Amino acid sequence: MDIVGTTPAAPKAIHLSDYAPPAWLIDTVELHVDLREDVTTVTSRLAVRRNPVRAAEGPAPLVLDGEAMELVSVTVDNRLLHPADYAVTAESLTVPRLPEAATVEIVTRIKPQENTALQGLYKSSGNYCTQCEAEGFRRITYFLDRPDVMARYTVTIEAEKARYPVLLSNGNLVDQGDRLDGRHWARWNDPWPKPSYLFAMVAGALTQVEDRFVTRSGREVTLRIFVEPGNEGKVAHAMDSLKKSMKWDEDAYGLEYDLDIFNIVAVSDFNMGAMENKSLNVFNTKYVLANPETATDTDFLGIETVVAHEYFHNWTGNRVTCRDWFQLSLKEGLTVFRDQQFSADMNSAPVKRIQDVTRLRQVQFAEDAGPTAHPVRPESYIEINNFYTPTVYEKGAEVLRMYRTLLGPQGYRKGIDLYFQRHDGQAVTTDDFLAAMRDANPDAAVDWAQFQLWYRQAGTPVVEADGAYDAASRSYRLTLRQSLAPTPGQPEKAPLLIPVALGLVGPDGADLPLRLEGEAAAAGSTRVLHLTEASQSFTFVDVPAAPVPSLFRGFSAPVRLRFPCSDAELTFLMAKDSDAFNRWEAGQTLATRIILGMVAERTAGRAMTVPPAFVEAVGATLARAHEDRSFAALALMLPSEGYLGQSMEVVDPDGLHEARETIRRTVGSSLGAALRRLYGECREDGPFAITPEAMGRRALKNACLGYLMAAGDAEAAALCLEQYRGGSGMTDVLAALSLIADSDLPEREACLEAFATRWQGEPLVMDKWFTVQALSGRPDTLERVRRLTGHPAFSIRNPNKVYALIGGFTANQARFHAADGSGYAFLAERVLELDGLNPQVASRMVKAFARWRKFDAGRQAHARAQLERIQATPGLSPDVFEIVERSLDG
Ligand code: B3K
Ligand code: ZN
Repeated sequence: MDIVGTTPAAPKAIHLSDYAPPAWLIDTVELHVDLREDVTTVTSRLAVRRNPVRAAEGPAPLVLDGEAMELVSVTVDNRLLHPADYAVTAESLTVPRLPEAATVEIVTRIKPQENTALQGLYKSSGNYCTQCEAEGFRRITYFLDRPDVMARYTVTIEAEKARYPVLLSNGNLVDQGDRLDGRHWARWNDPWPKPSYLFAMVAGALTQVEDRFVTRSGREVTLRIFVEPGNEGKVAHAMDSLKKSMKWDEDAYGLEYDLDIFNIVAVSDFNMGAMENKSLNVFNTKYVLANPETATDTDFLGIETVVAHEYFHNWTGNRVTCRDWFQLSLKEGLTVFRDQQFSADMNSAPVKRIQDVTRLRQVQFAEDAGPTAHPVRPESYIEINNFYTPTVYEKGAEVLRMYRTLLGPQGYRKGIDLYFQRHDGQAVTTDDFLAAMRDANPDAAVDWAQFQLWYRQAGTPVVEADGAYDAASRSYRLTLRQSLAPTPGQPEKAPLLIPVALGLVGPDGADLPLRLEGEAAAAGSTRVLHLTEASQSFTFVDVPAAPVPSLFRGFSAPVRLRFPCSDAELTFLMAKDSDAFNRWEAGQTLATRIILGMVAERTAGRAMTVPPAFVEAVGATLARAHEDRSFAALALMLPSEGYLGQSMEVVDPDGLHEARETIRRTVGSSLGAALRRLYGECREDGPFAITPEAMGRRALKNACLGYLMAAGDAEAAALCLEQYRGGSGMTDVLAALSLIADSDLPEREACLEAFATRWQGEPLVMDKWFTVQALSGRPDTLERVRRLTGHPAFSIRNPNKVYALIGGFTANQARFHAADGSGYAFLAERVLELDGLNPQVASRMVKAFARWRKFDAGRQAHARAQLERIQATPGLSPDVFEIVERSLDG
């Protein structure tokens, strides 16, 4: 059989400025999918009509997208077309000369069993499933595969009953039946019009766990989670998270579920975390399966968040969708913000905020500072799948948070309500969203044109702050200056509207009332200033004593703050700031300052010293730890090597690693007694549970263990081994194993081996085993990672394995950026190997090179050589091509 379109055409860029509405619309789709082991036949009946908004242009041909398929036949209004009546290329099917409206029937053949890219219809562990976002539907049948074409789908799936007893698609099951030859069929109808990227179908031997949710208006919704047999016992947390999400969306946003069924299917081969297909979410097993033996607290929290995220998409993404893919953040930024709010409500809001900001800084700030920097609303792309980025998702969520900070919770909610009132059932833009926020809040003092720049300008703004207290006039003058460095394609930037939530902390640690010059009275003790100019001063009056400013409380804007305060002021804020985020932030700023100072000492050939005041500050954190253990665990965490590197002119991975390890060792030995005491308290206090309190206890205990192990004493090693061997739950076992994998303990190999033997039947646990080894700071890590690519539990075809081992290794700054370039060569080999199989995964991996210019000349030369080697490889996917091009150009 001839599969059309296996060789990709030369990659070309798509521009937002070229957007035009579709010439044709599709009202209904009737799909018949006949699944057979050798080939799958898809028959698609489309009711098409000319788009009235383009009527003035006269008749246009119907041009459908399609890739990697064999076209069997095309019928128009029941008349079979001769091949001369249409044109097929590697990417399209063109039918000229159609009437105003027609029924077009297309038959295609595909081979899901050979689909390693995991886009379109493919097989995972013997079951059929789909992934259509962004452009996978065109690998199933010819279609107007763009989000602004919304149709009603009726889908009939036919397959062998014994092998594929479960047949699912979107919407409601309307009919089903058996055939005489051992095959059976099921017909699904989705009453809600949707874009093709939300289509899904599944066929397989799966077992289900069922529950129900009654919506606030009384709709009874059947909830089902489908997993491979044997995994039924691991879905309770996901189910619980789903019910909580459904309730929360009603309470917090007034949004109710709109069908009688909500299905989740977990598959083990999946490029991302999960997918929000209408009423048939397809999930990576990583975000469904969990029990305390196999999953860590982080996994449990991840499941809660991702289940919520996909559920929330039902309104923010599905009911109101994107006009085009440049608008991706319309649904992703908003939905991430919603899942962040949800998780904050379910757990601890400050802890969640710290975690979210840590991630934003680690990955999004890095993206913003490199060659792949792009605005929240990009202007052009070669491969849209490359734009499911931290900028579109996480920075996009920060933009949503800023709307709420500027408008207040009620103003924000009014905007959301108007957005749904105006746009339910439509495919819209981020400008439409902004307009709804604006129009719902006519009295808000917000310059919306300026706010819109957050969508258009790439890069992380830097805000420099300076404060001066004048005792005579009892006033405090704060000067803020903003700047935004050029990013690829954007040499000039305009000042942004930056919401600055701040407080002034008095000498006793209490917040001072905030009254700006010219105001009649103080307005609270935390308030939001609008920084709109390149430089702006704010004078506070009635300030009784010199305050310490607490700026960007709750991280009110995604900026880098430079504020020349003293170490003593930072220590003061660590202890006293009423804003939990800024208490944490002060500690991070202090640690960053000290680590960078130590790296400078090392570069100058001097011995690195840890200032005693820092150790004291950590001691104070330990002393307060019982007040909020989750928070204390985060306060004890040093900034990551990757994040620290962002503050260096030329990143020195070895220096950073050594400085950070030196601090860990020094804290571990100087505060050994306190750390051991706290470790003991946390261990003994309370039974095993998946509650914020118990998770906080484990996090704090493991943070203490980390410092104790860094100090390298025998007692710590004994504790660690004991925790590894006797740990109740994967959180503790894995925390101990990571420390062991990072150490020189003689028991190291035996522990790693025992773990693999114990968990060989659990792929998700084996992923962790790969990651702890890939993250080890030991000098032989690369060698080990290379060896592990040949381990029977590893497969380059399984995205989770690639992310765990290869992705884990690229996150190991000291080892991946080895001065001899060995880490880069290894990654390039893996990228080339992956690209032929799964371009999306290959492209995600190749992004690890993007920051190569931040390193010294030697490392740059090695990285460039590997990027050029990839670039010179014939037949590169557009996915990898685009990232490599940008990395070399930028
Ligand atoms: N919308 C999907 C992501 C699809 C990625 C396509 N390459 C998951 C999510 O954001 O919820
Ligand atoms: Zn999403």
